[in-house]
Amino acid sequence: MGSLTYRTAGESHGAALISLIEGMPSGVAIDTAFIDGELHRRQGGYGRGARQRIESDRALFLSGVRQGMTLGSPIAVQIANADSRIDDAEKTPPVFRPRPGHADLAGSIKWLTTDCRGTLERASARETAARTAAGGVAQCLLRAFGIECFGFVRGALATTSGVEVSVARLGELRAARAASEVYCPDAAASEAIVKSIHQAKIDKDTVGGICEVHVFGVVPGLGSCASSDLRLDARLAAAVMGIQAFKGVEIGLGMEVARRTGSQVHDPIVFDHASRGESHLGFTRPTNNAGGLEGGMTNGMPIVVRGAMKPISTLLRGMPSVDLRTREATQSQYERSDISAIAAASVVMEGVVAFEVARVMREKFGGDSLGEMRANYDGFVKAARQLEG
Ligand code: EPS
Repeated sequence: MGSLTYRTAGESHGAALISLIEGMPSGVAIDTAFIDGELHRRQGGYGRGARQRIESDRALFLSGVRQGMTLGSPIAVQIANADSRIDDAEKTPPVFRPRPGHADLAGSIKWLTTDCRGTLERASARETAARTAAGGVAQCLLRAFGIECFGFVRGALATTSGVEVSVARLGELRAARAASEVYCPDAAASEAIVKSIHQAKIDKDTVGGICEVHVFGVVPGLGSCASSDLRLDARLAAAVMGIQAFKGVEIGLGMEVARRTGSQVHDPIVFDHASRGESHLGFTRPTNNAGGLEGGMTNGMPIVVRGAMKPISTLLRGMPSVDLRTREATQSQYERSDISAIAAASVVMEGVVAFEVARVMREKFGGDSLGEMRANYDGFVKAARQLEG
């Protein structure tokens, strides 16, 4: 059993995107309708550009799955690009005027070229479709252990929703999210965000926002305080920061911890005999400021992660830039793009967070098949319950 990993390949206007997922146990039911549903959600949201009318993303499993069940072998997933034109020089012209905020300038210098096209093709957020597919596969594993993930848009610009998220309200929240054009399960906040994006469109500008992901049903003890690279909070931060355009990550209270004293931050520990059969084993907290993570390990409370996405860096009005051929001042080049992809980003973030949680589940419970992994999980939970003596 190797560790659970994935890697993606593919350019925005290449033939296809690929996800190669290794380390999944055999015997996991792959819910292709769910994964395609996540791909469809990722394509949506108010503020998306014309590209999404061309694409209809679907996950084609090329390997690792037989009759809907994982085999334990590498899983290759392909998502075709309908707008495939990377080898047509006229249809994918060079980009000499880098967009501030995009990978254009740094990438063109890195690869020693004045044409940013090669950089932007891979840096493009089109790649997040492949990550959404990997996250969907991870969620198929998590659901076998009763673990549910919920990602949504918390806010954008001046709007921050006060919506409270709990496992008891998950059905209702998912319905409210589905009813929102920006995947914000708070009708008033959703409307305000849509208005901001609409205004940005008029102003030839762009909008980012805050995404939030909650993970319910995790047992305590996933991740490890033994080494910094094993801490789950560090891995979640890296995964979220690895999403195109993300500039900030918070766990639980996040930056706010610096503005409060210890007694106002730390979540009191309570043992509730009545709920000792639940995934938290009876160790509950009246608050969850830690976002479910202490010492880089799950503590049984829901994991709560927030990420800040900057506004899309392709602006119709352009931004001050430089022509890489002449070094003369100019406006940045316009490429077809989105006004806002914040709704899509919440789907991607749910996927990458799910993948990191699946990865620590695999590390702790191992096994080559789901049955073996479950036996290890059950054994751990039984031993943890017996600790009380
Ligand atoms: C993107 C530019 C646009 C977006 C793209 C991300 O692509 P295009 O130039 O083909 O219109 O649509 O996002 C997607 C294609 C997607 O599926 O999310 C960029 O420069 O990052």
